[in-house]
Amino acid sequence: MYTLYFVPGSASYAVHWLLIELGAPHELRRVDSEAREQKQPAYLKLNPNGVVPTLMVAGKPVYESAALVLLLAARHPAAGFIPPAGTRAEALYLQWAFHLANTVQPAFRAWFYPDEPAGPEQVEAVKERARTRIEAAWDRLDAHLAAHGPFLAGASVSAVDFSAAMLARWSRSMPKPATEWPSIARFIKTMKARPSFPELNRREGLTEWL
Ligand SMILES: N[C@@H](CCC(=O)N[C@@H](CS)C(=O)NCC(=O)O)C(=O)O
Repeated sequence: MYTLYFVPGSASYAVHWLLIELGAPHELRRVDSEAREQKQPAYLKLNPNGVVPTLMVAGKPVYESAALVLLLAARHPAAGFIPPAGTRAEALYLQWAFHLANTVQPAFRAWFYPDEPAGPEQVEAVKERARTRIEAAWDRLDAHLAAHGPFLAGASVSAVDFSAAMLARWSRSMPKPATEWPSIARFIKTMKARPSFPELNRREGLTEWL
């Protein structure tokens, strides 16, 4: 039994989505981010970074959204969300998992928390730079999907696609959402058509980007 500490629509979204896809028994613990529960000592004992998600795996906390997505795919190989070792698909899977986590997600952190890099005076400049970085990331992902898709690792859906769809969702209110790019739009349409998608949004109480 897994326990997911989550905030609706946040970096826990891809982890929750995979738990549903895998049919993995789990319980949800909603973190009250408005009350800054993620910064309270009880939560910091689980995740010293004070962010969501945290997943209890065999009774021990594990954090980092991308790591959790890869971990769940590896723990439930029968679902086929982890490409076979030694294949080109595996190389693309790892490449995109790390690229999304190392490059794209930090740009979103700057977009949503623009005072963090350089204080409140620099918020507008930070947001503008984050927007440019995010849009450049969509340029690259769109080109990749057009050439090598329809999924990030090629022909078959893999765990990294759930992370990519989560990040695309985060861009929904930006000046140019990810779905403005044609190959990304096709990819998102496919991901949204999965029966797990409405179920995920229902369980998280989300009504946007359905
Ligand atoms: N690298 C972390 C980042 C997680 C993260 O930034 N989570 C945000 C929500 S999307 C959060 O908890 N924000 C609340 C805060 O920073 O206090 C991960 O991928 O798990």
